Amino acid sequence: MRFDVVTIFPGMFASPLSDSIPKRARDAGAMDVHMHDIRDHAHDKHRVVDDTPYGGGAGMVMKPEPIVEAVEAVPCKGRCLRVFLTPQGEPFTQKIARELSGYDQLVLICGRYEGVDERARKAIAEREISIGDYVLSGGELAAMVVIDAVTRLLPGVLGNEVSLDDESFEQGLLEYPQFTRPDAFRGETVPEVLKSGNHKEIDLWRRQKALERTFQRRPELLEAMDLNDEDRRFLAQLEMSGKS
Ligand code: JDQ
Repeated sequence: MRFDVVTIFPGMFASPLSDSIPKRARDAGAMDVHMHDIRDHAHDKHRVVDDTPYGGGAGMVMKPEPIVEAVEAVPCKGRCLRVFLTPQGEPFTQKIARELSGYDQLVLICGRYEGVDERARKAIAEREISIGDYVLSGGELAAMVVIDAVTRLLPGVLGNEVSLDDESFEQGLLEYPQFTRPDAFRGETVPEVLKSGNHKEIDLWRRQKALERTFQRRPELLEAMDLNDEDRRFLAQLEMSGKS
């Protein structure tokens, strides 16, 4: 996967990309990232990329020419998708991350100030994504979230030691509780079933804990799931016992 990031702050990406999963993924040759500075496409010697909003009001708006020309300067052919990060985009989910991981190239476009000229917005991307209902100072952190979530889904990145199949959200449920050594920590011990070696019992316990947690914290996620009869019986029991 090739990522191209179009931004006025290419320097923001250096440290996040040099650590963590993207670092391993790049070392493994599964992805690479190319930065493009919108200011290189400014039309004046002071490299101005913003201007005051028509209609008045506080703040500044990104001028259309530099950002559109910066995006147009990035080759995006074949299995390539242009994505604009914005609070007005479709909510980013694990499902969308999985979908984006199927492309060969993603061009991630980051705005700043109070947003981007509407004519530029319409011209730069096939898709608009929001990483959540809060306002960031620009698209850069959102682009990094997309890079991280997509990269760990690429073949060969996580290695054989981790399976994505039983991970939170891939299943539509919140994660079951995890424990590691020591057995006793500040008066609490690890559930006996996890030390039993009975993998059928362990799987059942984990499934039930995942259902319980999802029911308690994110009940709306259960609506969208196809639950088996055993799941339904367990949840009915939970509801009867007064949400445990
Ligand atoms: C930009 C801003 C006031 C936007 C400028 C460009 N999920 C998500 N939250 N915030 C963003 C994405 C985001 C993306 C791009 C951005 C925020 N801003 C700041 C300021 C109104 C709208």
